[in-house]
Amino acid sequence: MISPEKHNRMANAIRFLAMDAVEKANSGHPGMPMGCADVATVLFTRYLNFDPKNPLWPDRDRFVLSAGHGSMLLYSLLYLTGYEDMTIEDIKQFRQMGAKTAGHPEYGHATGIETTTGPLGQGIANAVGMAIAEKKLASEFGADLMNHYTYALVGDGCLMEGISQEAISLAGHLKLNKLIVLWDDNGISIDGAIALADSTDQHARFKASGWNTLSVDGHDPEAIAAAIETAKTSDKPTMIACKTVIGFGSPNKAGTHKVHGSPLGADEIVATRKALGWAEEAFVVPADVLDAWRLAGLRSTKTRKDWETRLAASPAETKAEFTRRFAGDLPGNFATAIDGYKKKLAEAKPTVATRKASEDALEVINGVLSETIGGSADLTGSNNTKTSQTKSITPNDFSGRYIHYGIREHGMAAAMNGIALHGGLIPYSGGFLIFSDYCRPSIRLAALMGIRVIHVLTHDSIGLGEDGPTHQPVEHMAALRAIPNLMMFRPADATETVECWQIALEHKHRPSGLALTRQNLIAARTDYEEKNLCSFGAYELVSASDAKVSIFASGSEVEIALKAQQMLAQKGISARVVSVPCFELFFEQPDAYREAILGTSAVNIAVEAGIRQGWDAFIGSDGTFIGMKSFGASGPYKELYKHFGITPEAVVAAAEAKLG
Ligand SMILES: Cc1ncc(C[n+]2csc(CCOP(=O)(O)OP(=O)(O)O)c2C)c(N)n1
Repeated sequence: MISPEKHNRMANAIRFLAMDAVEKANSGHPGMPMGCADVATVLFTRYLNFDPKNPLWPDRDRFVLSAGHGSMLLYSLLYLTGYEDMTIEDIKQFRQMGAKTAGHPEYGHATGIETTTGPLGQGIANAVGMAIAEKKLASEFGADLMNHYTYALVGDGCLMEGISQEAISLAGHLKLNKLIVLWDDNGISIDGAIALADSTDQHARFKASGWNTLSVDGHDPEAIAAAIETAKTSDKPTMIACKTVIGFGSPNKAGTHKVHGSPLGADEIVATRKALGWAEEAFVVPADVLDAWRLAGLRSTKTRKDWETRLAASPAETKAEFTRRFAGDLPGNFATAIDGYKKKLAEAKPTVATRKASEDALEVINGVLSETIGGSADLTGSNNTKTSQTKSITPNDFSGRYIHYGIREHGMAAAMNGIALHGGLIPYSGGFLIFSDYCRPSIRLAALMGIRVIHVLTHDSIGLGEDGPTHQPVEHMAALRAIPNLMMFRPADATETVECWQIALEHKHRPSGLALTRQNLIAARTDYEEKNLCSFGAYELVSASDAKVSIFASGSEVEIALKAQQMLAQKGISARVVSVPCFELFFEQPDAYREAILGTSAVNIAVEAGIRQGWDAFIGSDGTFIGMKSFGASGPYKELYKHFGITPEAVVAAAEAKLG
């Protein structure tokens, strides 16, 4: 039992670390950590199951600081509770180059940072994904191995962002009762009072989305504790509105937006020390307070050890599977299964849309990988992401492997990040490439964090036809290729599709997108190749030693390139064709490989039913690009290709014109 006095001193340790670190850095957000110190102290000293000495213990509770600007709250907690990779020196280095204590929490900088937050609303949606993962793994491995809570601390900003509604309604629908959201209800954001811009009844909103809600004084430890206990008994997710004062303790700035995102200033810090009775210098935590915090950090040691005993006592197969899954390693038979499937494809040479080829590949993949968890944003029949192994998950039955995310692309992408971060599962989604715009902030964060999420993005060009320009991606490949660390694939046929899937799955630390067609494509690859040729990013599909023309293409336009090459051959013009399924992987190849693939032809042409941006790296600024310069149009796709001049004839004409 922690006395009220001890609680106050422990909470004040967070407050002073936060205000002193922000002061030293001369930038940052002291208001939120000062206001939420009591809530966080109750959570970390009484409820959160975590072990700073074994921070990655799979069954730990997850804590997500969705209001990422309050990063000093998290860093203080990690230091105080004894995480070895968060020292007082790290706290002093807040916001400096190379420090773990970045402006906003960054996944991978230190253990205990469960996700990267800062873009408001992402964290709460990640937490939904983590709670989904917990429920799914509990259903699969049993409560002995998976039985934890997910807590998210959110601000007004998180709740105002649209993504939060997608996350909340999905969580409410799925009855994620082990998800507890603590809302820092301080009535303040940057511009001033929340009332300037919002008058939502948050309780009514959460209730309408299937949540349980509670209200507490966020500075009353016993009230906070009682609310968390009530939340734990709920059969729905719970939102606890914690009424707090931003910048609590600062005599002249508390309760105002002045304390949101600027240092308090030397005088106000002196005044705050006086007001809260804190005699210590900056970055000094009194021994009794630090001891109390370190003890709190040891609270779950027994729980963790008991869990380890249960894992050790599990049947050998379960233990091996659980351990493999959390290590993120694929099973030994994965590569063999893919190889066998590639042999079949080389025989069958199917003419097929790559979205369908992806479904066929997934049928093989889901058969050997029990960790894949699929889904779609209400486009299952169009994205082809459901296979015979992936029964739907329902609110009362998580034994399935397929999530009907609803028409919530952004919430889906952020939940997938949470699922991947949780561990034990590999999430893949389904959506239209055009609506990758709706997922983009979460895809970007997946790339920044270096996590394995895979987006199936179908209907990848004007080739989708009649749905017209609102649905036809034009700039999307270029826009997604612009995100560092994201592998954007655009396979040309069934073999390339399964190769791209293989690469996506084998990269533990990168997200991927697969841009897939609605329309049928001929088999571009007709011979079996043991090597995964797509892993080079670009490779020669048709070679010619004395090629006068090099034609580079991706996805559906590879077929056009191949036809053009044949037409040129008939005219006695030798051309080579390079398939380019993944820019990013190509740019990572050694110079010699890249030079060989780029070749030395007099004429270089690229074909892609999208914008030119990015293709100059292949064809140079003097190369010819055959693609889109405008939005698409509604009509049968073959007519659209003719209308926009993306045809073998156009390639031939361009080559002839250049050759003179
Ligand atoms: C998506 C997004 N938009 C804008 C911002 C910039 N921003 C950071 S904090 C903040 C205000 C948040 O207010 P609130 O959640 O109430 O935090 P508090 O003032 O209580 O610390 C804004 C607009 C952001 N981080 N993310």
